[in-house]
Amino acid sequence: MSPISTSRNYSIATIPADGIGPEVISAGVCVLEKLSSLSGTFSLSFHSYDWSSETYKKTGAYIPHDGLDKLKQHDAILFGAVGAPDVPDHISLWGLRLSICQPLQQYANVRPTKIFRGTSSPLRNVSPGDLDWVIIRENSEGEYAGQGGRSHRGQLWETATEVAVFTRHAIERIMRFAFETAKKRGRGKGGKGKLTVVTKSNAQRNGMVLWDEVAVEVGKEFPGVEVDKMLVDAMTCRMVLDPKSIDTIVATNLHADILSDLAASLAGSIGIAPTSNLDPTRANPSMFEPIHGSAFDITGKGVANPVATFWTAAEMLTWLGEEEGAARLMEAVENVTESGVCTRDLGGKAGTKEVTEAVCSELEK
Ligand code: GGG
Repeated sequence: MSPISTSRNYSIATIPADGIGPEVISAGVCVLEKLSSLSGTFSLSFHSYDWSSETYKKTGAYIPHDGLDKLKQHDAILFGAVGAPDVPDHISLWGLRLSICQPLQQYANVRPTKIFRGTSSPLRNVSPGDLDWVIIRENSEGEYAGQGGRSHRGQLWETATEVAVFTRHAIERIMRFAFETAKKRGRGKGGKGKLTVVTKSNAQRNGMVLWDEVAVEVGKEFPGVEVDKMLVDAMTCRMVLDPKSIDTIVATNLHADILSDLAASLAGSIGIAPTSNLDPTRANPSMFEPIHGSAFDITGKGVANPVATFWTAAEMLTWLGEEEGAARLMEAVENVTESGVCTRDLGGKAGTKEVTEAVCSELEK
């Protein structure tokens, strides 16, 4: 009789794509393979899709016609970065990242930020525990709805509109997700969670006012969670001047994208920050990626920081239910940053390969 397997198996689609994407995804796969070989309780199999700006230049499309169906066969997607110097950014972003997130209903984009052991914030008098946030980005509509158009090209009255679309349905579901996240983190008074709702509802008097109204309505389902609202401009000041006062933030697609780059930089580097593009209904696979882009200035030099992809990999494991593996990976990463093995964006001298090998060695201990 063959032994009963107790191992959980996950099929992971990887899309390394452009610039430093292939370098950091290869590092991420390397540590995940090491972790799963040591685990005994779960295993991962990887299938790589070569969808990139190179594919687009050769075929006219980033994703083949059956691409989304292929992705749906996997448990999760690990994505690198998109953007190439010879393809307009709006073509590459819409051609790949948004062509996956939007149809796969990955409406909750989750961006945690913290200061790793051994690293520091550019802010004065900020210690690691003072900056530990999660930014929830609405990932399906808003300023990224794709509505608008251009007319009178080349004429003096050439006109372009970019319409931000806000629906009650999408605001409600992201607000509920944000309240749940804040509640789970339990960092407010009485351990009940703390949420900052960010808008620009003084200037944008329709969609942003609906955001504020829905926040109040959904908030009633979460008694005890502390809520405050901020205008996005004032929020940037608060992040710099009073980081300790913040825990969970919810904001629109564009506002949260900008705030999360600031957050990552205040925590030390954009090279450490992860993103989860979640379909909370779990009807579709969710997609995990480092926040950073393709970084063509450092592509192929072996100096890209793989830490954002390692943290991303840990977020993916948590989503898959492998919390223990995720915690083990994060512990290994922080032991490595604490030991001073860091890339130059974090003040070190190590390359991608050295950091990756150091994390693999830590996992073996
Ligand atoms: N790994 C993240 C990535 O490749 N981002 C490319 C980008 O331009 N993102 C902008 C956005 O998502 O708003």
